[in-house]
Amino acid sequence: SIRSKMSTDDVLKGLDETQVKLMQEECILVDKDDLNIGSASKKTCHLLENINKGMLHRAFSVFLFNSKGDLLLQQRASEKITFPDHFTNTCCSHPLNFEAELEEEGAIGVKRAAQRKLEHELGIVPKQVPLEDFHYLTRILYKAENVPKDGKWGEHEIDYILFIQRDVTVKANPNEVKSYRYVSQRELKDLIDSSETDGMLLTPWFKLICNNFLFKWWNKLNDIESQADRKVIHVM
Ligand code: DMA
Ligand code: MN
Repeated sequence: SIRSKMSTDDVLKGLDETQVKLMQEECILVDKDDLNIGSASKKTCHLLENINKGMLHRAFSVFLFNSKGDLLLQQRASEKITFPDHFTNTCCSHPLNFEAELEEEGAIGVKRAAQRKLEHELGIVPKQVPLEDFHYLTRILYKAENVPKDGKWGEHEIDYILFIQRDVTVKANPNEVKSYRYVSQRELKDLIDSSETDGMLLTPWFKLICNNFLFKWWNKLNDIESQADRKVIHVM
């Protein structure tokens, strides 16, 4: 209807121009078995009114560790439309609806998207994160509402978990990343504990992965392929 079209255009008013443009990216729609069933704009995919009708898209979450075994965290920029200022894992985004990133064999499309976004968000050049160094571990299906709650935005994704251990040079893009730091397991645990009282924001998917999988995988960093579980999709 005209009314819902207007309110849909309205949702981007006053938001960061660069981030608004990125809402035109074409994401990959999937069913609950991760079968590609079409595409829709990033904006369409992240509107709660569509999520509440069941719309689901493909995504990835990168966990990058240095040679010491510390994990690179980022704090999302204030300009981000969803989950601004939240602390989260190294890099998250979506494979897009073009041939190179649609390719499913060996999750190569998702790995290409990860390489693209590590450069865009953190300035990490592709040769420092070769495609063959990414370990695709498993997939997680989850739904989350945006915080601060504005009733408009959310996530509903099948999220490919990618681990990579490389020493890299970071040059953060300030429109994407407000700050970054490496943490040890102990430091991350303390940070999660204190976030409950000091008001530090953590993304829902990062919390979920920390609470269910991360430390078990992290302990196996030297034998990470043993942790791969590519047949199941964990519904959280
Ligand atoms: C979306 O991340 C992906 C996950 C796993 C939440 P994002 O909001 O950081 O995407 P983008 O960087 O493309 O805005
Ligand atoms: Mn998403």
